[in-house]
Amino acid sequence: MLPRRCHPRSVIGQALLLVLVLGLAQSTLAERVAYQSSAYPTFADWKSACVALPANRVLLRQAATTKLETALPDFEEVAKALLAAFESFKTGSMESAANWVGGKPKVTEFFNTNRAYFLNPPIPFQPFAQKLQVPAGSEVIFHGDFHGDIHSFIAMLGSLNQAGTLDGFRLAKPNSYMVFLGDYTDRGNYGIEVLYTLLRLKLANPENVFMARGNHEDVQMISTYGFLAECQKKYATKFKPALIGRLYDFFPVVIYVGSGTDFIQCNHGGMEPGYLPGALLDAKPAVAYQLLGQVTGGTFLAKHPGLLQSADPLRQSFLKSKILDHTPLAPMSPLINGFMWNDFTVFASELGLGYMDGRGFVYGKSGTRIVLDASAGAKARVRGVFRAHQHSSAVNPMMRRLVAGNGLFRHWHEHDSLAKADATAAVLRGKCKLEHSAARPLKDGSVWTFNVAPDSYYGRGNSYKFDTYGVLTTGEAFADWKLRVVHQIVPVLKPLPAGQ
Ligand SMILES: [Mn+2]
Repeated sequence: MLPRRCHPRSVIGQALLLVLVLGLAQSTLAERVAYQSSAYPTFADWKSACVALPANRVLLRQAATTKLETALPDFEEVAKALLAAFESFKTGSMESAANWVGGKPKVTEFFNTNRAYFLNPPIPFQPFAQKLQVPAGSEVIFHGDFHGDIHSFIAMLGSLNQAGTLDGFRLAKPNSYMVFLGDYTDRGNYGIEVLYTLLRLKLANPENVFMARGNHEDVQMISTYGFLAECQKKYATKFKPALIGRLYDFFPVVIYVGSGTDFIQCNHGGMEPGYLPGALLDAKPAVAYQLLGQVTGGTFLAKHPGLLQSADPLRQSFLKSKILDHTPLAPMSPLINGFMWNDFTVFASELGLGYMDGRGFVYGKSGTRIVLDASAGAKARVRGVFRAHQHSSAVNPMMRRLVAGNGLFRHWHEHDSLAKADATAAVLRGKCKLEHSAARPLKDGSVWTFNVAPDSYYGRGNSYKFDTYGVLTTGEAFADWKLRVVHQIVPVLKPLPAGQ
């Protein structure tokens, strides 16, 4: 379930937010700690600690009051990695003003980890976009939502260690990268283990590993959907929630991954016509950043009337009232950020633009094309979208396709249709020609959704036990790019009976 309104202010959420504020008042975030891998457990030790944990699916059958097991019994271990990550963000590629299109944000605000937009006195909320331009022949690895599933994450890293891509936490091959597509915590019991693993990857490979900001990378969401509660159960008064809330502000809401002049928009949710990346993509540095600043959705609609015209005529005035120029104050305020939320239609015949209460805008094939075309720079082109944000615990047309497609779905398949919405995997793979093999063609203008990790309600509700990641190999021309899909059964789930 997603919040029905933009600001889900449950009683629990309010109480946890209060703790969050008090938590910061009692501690300082200013401590500067540089990363030294010898001060942290090795990947082998970390893997052993994690695989010993019971599966989320087993915990789902137990009472909510059961004490949570953790591979990180001491919060100081997490805090050490968090502070080292802050230091890495402050001294890495974000430090150089030359890497910021339109100006580097203020050191006294954006880079001041003693302050936050959610604390008093507040600093501005400053979401940003990133470009990651890699050489032709590079490998970029992608994964969708983890939602606290550490077993899938460890299985993925184990497989990459076996393949020689990783050596422990360190990327071993030149020109290899990892991009995570958001929603790391909430709804599963190992959010802190997942976040810590991400930090270790980031610290070992500061300019090759990047995390996009999903809709759950938000203090409001984690105070409502389980992650803060998980940490309070595990650490009680030792927990410093503001450290985690502040980390998210260093995650870009969108990462344009590309080679030469071709890019893929990589983000958690959907399209955000209020930000156009042309200047960022044309900028000289291979890794560059740009603050979203004022989000100009209203201006976009006026300039590109085709977007509104692609919607149901009866809904156009309503849609127009929801896409406005505004300055973001928080991820969901005054309007939701379209990169962090928003969705895409499943079938090519659906409208170019729609709206679902509590989920935001739903982009169809024609609406997406309009925004992708407007995202071009003088030379740069945005060829498609890699995203995640799927977590239905019940079988629906989207989850059917994600499971039948081995964890990666290309929207608007040519031989699929609304009439086949509830078709079986056999029909989807046969008659509907749903792509499900390891090698996937990269078609211009397409949107690909990565599945949510399986040790979860979603895996149980949709009867799958495999996790999926994608490996994109870039080439000189976009036509030479290759996308390989790796899916594997997660060991901890193997012995569970079907439907568990
Ligand atoms: Mn999501």
